[in-house]
Amino acid sequence: MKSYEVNFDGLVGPTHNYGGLSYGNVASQSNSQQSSNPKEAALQGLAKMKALMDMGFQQGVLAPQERPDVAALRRLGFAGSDAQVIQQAAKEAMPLLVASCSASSMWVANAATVSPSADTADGRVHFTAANLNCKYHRSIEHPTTSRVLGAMFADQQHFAHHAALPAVAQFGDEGAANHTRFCRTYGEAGVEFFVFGRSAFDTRFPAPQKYPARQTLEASQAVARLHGLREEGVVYAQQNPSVIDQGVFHNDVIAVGNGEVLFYHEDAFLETDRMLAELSSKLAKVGGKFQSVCVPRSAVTVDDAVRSYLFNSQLLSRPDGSMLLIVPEECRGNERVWQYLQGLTGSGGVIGEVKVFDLKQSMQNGGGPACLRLRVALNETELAAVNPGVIMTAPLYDSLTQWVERHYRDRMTENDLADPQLLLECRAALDELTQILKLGAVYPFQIN
Ligand code: SUG
Repeated sequence: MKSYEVNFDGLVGPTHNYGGLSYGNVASQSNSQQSSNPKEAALQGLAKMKALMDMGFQQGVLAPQERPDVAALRRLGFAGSDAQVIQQAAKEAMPLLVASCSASSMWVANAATVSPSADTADGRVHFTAANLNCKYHRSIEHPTTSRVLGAMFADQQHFAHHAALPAVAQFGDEGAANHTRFCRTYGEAGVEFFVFGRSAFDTRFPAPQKYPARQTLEASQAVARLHGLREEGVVYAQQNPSVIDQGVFHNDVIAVGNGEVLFYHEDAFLETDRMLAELSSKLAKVGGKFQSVCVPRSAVTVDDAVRSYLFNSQLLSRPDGSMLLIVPEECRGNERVWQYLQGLTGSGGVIGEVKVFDLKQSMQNGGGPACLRLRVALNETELAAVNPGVIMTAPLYDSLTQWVERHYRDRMTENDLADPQLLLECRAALDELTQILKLGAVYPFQIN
């Protein structure tokens, strides 16, 4: 049976703004308070989805969330009508209003961890929504994420959904941004690679000194258990704490893998040799031949990687077996990175081509091509069971583009977030979106 990797990209929401909310994420911190352009952000994301679809890849779309999250503000004690809640928060606690307005759900690599059916004990595709509890503005995403994923992958014969892990720091879980799957073909059993930043309970693992390690070993292990993964099909590795301290807040800022290939920076991991050997031997047991492409620090520094997002790229398999790397425009702007990429594609190795995309609006908040997509490996039967409303087609692209043009503002600053009209605009837009994507009622304003 045929099998595919389907990339579901997060559609940027109408409140996209630069709130400076993510300590440890260099771009988020350094662009704090700049004015954003939600319309441009959404159109940049849609252009990437369309381009990948046109290249023959399977592409889907994941809906944004209701913002401002008035219910979250009510839980923090703001009361009255929706407009009063927003106005009171703006007056007394602007940082909380900004957090409740974040469009951060666009970075769907953090929406969930997904294990394909070939890896799981019950033969279903498993999803665990990420609790994202390292940052308040992201910790409020998972209830709606779960409803949206449930509406996209509703068929219980093929899809199993798990609620987010307990929302405490010991189980900090950032989803697929720290998870990679290696396999020979997408439909065959593979090896799931979980990268963690620290251990919550075992003091033998070193922790970063400056910035938070968002993913714990214990969270990754819990996800592997929930998904029913075989021990032989799992490898754990620790991220190098010193790169977290240099701004590598997720593993997908320093490594990307696909098929049998891992593309990574020399400084990405601790115990790299042990990890590579384990990946290689476990993949061999399921018939695969592991290959790694290491980028030396002499060619590209960690700082170059953080600024250019070289590794926050999409590594895609083409029918002829070669791979294509989708990188952000910032890679072309960094001389060392661009030179490295020229050498890489000219070397006759597995990565044969690089394509560049302008995702500046998202990049300025620390979200590159890989952050914007959730990968779901599906066989033909499973793909047919996905809600067809969320699979990208040329007509859907046109409808979504027109929808963005109709509903989105082209400029947003902190002051705009205090405007109660913004909530009404967002709700009107999202109500229409759920009809376009055939999701049913998934947002709090549609349910309560
Ligand atoms: O969680 N930025 C996101 C970026 C997530 C990128 N995802 C991956 N690497 N997979 C984060 O730090 C910034 C929001 C702001 O500052 O307005 C933010 O949430």
